[in-house]
Amino acid sequence: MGLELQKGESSIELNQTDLQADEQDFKIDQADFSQLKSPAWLEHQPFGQLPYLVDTETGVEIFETRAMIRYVASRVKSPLQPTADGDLAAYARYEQAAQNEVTQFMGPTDAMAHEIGSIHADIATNELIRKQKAVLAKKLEGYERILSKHNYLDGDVLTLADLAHLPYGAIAAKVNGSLPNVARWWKELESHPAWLNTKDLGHSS
Ligand SMILES: N[C@@H](CCC(=O)N[C@@H](CS)C(=O)NCC(=O)O)C(=O)O
Repeated sequence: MGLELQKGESSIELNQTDLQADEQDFKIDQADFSQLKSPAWLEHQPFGQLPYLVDTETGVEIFETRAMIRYVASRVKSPLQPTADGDLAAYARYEQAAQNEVTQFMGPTDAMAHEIGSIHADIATNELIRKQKAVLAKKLEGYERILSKHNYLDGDVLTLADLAHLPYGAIAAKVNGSLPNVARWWKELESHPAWLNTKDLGHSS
């Protein structure tokens, strides 16, 4: 499969792509951050960010990490991604769970990850991190309600929606607090082979 990925040396977003990818199938180019606002780069990623993905077999070019991993999952017919032409209820639950990551989880974890990454904040004393941890704690109560009824976010089958929580969660959240079902879910996600492989490749902390 001819997938060419433009990524940075270290990219939280990209870790989400790595999770889905069989690394062997990807040609990875390490982009230089100084190129990101150049006209040539903006042709591929109009917001001047990385990563973006080119599928040289189909001609599809795509940016936005979550769209990219979903494209790859569709391309390889991954069982991690329910489809609308399969079980519609499973698909609806999957879409809902995927939105949980974007709308509930990403806000506080993204803020913490970038604070830690950009200023190497002291996690114990940093005010932004303290506030965002409190926001996250409330969000995780919602996760606990879901996960006390089901093994995973969208039911009893692991999907990409669960795995999508790993990159930000691992950096910012240390989501293994006192909520028993969140802790159980997180422990399983962290030991998923694709995540261990991603860490082995040095793409995550
Ligand atoms: N929503 C985008 C966010 C991409 C993003 O934030 N990329 C960062 C690297 S991790 C970046 O390019 N930062 C440089 C900049 O914004 O100038 C995605 O998921 O692909």
